[in-house]
Amino acid sequence: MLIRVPVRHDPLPSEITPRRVWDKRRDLIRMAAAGIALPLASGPVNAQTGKPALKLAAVPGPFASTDKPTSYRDVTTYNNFYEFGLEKDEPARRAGSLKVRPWSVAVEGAVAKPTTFNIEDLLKLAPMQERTYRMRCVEGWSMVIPWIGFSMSELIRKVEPTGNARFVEFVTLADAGQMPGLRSSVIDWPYREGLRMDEANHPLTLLAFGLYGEVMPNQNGAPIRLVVPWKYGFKSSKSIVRIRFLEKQPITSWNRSAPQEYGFYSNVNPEVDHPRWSQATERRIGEDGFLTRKRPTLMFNGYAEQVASLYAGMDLRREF
Ligand SMILES: Nc1nc2c(c(=O)[nH]1)N[C@H]1C(S)=C(S)[C@@H](COP(=O)(O)O)O[C@H]1N2
Ligand SMILES: [Mo]
Repeated sequence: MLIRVPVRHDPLPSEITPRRVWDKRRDLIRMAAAGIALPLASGPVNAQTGKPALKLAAVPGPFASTDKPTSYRDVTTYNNFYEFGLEKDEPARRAGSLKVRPWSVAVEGAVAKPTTFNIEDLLKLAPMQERTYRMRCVEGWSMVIPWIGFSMSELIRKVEPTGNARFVEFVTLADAGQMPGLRSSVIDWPYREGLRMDEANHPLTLLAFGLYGEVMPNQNGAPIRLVVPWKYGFKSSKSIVRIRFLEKQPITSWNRSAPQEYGFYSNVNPEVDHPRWSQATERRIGEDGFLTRKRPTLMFNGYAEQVASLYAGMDLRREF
């Protein structure tokens, strides 16, 4: 059963939501999913600001991880978003300068219906679902995050790709006025990533607009980002402004800056080491005590059952 819940996204977030607010919100989401009418004025309140929390209602979606979600605090303060600095705490401290309204996403290239979507229209394109996914960074740490969004395939359908569309490129905003990290030249800005068409169309591939029941915090890639849970985190582009359908495999930012270290596919693969470190294990953020054992990294980050068939017949050591 899938019930559409109205999406609210007026103000913008960047505060920490205490656990009990989150728990209360989950109850509300469950009530909404059960068809119980919610009085508008009595939604959860952010304990720090006293203002209504920035809800993004969703119904439970498929593929939910059974692992315990990483705390909201860790999810929103330990980030990679190089446009706001190279340190993990910098995006949370500096991404307040990101202007997420107005925002539009140009979808173009090998499609019958190239469209520039206003973010408000994208939010209404398909019912919002909560999808709790594992995320594994190439650096050797992982998190479990309750994202909110819908499958990328919903957007792909709308623009009607032509027979020439074999790859999809995702381009992030690059505005030095809002993004102090652009002064660094680690990346040839804008940040670019790409997927093969069948990967982009896979139901696991999520366009995400929020997490933990809230509108996406800026540091996590507001107002719209990709989440591809079987690939290393860097494939999941944040703050997307352009999506391009292509015949040829695009050059991605990390592939360009270090081709011997970051391939196009970048599937999580414990059997293929990074040239400078092993990928066999990972540190789950929040579990890091002195005696805490690392977790073994799973093939395709644990999503092999869903995605292994996409790579049948490929040599994943060569096509890493
Ligand atoms: N635009 C942009 N997207 C990005 C990055 C970035 O630096 N810029 N970092 C990537 C990396 S390396 C990771 S691990 C994830 C981190 O997402 P999170 O901070 O929401 O956990 O975002 C990815 N998307
Ligand atoms: Mo990453």
